[in-house]
Amino acid sequence: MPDLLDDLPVDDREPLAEGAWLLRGFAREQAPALLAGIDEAVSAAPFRHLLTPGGRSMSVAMSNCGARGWVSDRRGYRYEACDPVSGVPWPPMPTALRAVAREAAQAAGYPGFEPDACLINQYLPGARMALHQDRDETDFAAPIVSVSLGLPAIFLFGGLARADKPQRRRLVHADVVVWGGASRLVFHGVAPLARGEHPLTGPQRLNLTFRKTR
Ligand code: MD3
Ligand code: FE
Repeated sequence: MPDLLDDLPVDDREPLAEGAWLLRGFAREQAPALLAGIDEAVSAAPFRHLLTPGGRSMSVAMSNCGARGWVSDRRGYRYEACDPVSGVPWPPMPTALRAVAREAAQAAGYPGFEPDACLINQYLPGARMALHQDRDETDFAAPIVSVSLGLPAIFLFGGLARADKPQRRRLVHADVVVWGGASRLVFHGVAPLARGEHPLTGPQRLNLTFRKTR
């Protein structure tokens, strides 16, 4: 039986860690449709700066689409069916977004991925994300798929302990990373965004993370 990974040219997939693959340029053709889907979602659920449980405003602005959305406030981190700003359900996950997540998961060896949440991160120059684990989901068997759009960023990923020295990778427009298996709970973050101008997104980076939350 052919390996699912054989569907991509070998140069376009880099192993990052056990179970984690960087699919270079995987979303290039779909990028305009993904950006249209993001516009549609954020017109209903605008980007906002969430508060950490400690009361600090995050530098990354966030929104969500799909059946559930990730939120943070004084009470902690969790997934919610409704946008706390509007009180109504998060906008549906656009078909193009769900499709690219499923295709990337399949290409990395995780067929049948069914994301129920898509966190939309907006980075303007200076925005960063401190090292953290994604552990607010109940099902760590499913991978997380991340799609980078617009300006490049330095992505940091360490190991299963916070103290593990992180590796640095530059992620550019249309790169997709799939984190599963032994890498599902690695510590990761993003260095402060450098200013720039991208033809499709202007002065910003957008990142989509697709999760199966339960
Ligand atoms: C490794 N976002 O939203 S995507 C996040 O670029 C988040 O906005 C970053 O970390 C961003 O939680 C990084 C890459 C990523 C996403 C999820 C992961 C790496 C991951 C989950 C487990 C391990
Ligand atoms: Fe994360």
